[in-house]
Amino acid sequence: MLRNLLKLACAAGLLLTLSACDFLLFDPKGPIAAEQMELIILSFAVMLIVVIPVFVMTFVFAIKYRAGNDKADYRPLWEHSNLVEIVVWSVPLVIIVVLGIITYRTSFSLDPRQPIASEQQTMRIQVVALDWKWLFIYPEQEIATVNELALPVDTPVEFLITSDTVMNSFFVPQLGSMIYAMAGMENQLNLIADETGVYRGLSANYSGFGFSGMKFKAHVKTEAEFKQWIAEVKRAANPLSEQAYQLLSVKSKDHPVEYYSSVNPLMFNRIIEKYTGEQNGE
Ligand SMILES: [Cu+2]
Repeated sequence: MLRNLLKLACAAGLLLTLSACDFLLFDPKGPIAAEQMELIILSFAVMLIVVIPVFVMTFVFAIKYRAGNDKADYRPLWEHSNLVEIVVWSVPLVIIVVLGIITYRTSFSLDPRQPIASEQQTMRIQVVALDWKWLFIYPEQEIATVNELALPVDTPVEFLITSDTVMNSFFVPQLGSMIYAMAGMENQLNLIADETGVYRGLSANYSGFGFSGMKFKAHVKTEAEFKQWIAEVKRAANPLSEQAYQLLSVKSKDHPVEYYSSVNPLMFNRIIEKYTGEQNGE
């Protein structure tokens, strides 16, 4: 019932929005993103409980109590009403309590570290934010790509995210949850896509000169297409050696998509570990 109402509200909202707008957050392609969209709409609707009456009353009072209307009561000595006090204090209080409960519960139910239950085995993809490109390492397939992400549909994916530069933010809006990429740290994000397609991915945290080109496409493929893609990357015959990584970490703007046919499965850990001393103030 609530879900249907929310969908209806969303559809109405979409119709009201200019069609030119790219409303990614309201076009989810996975259950996490869908739940987050419902959360946005629900919080928005709950807050409108105060906003709408205020707007209505602003106009009603302005018209009813205008100087030219002698039918309205003129009460210059009026100063207190218990009823008004109760309404203006209790409604926001209830809203805050409701939003608080929703926030508390979804902090756990939408915890990005929480594994997603599925019959499919969880796949692991390591993400490294560089200046200004995204490196994706597939430790199980032993391949890596730059600025192109591919994942099989209906398969839960655990992203392990770090940065080899300043703080960045990994975000595929249509799959849900944005999470920070920070040097010397490993962040986890569990996502699942339930529809094949190509979705926009970006850095949602300004990181300097080449930031605007720090984008990638997330290709959600069928199992067979995904295998084909892995094979295609392997055919690149371009291993991600230590030297290749050094070259890649040099600052570059609008970096093209690159395929690396092999990668040391421990590379991701080394990228994190080289900051260990700095984390401890050494
Ligand atoms: Cu951190």
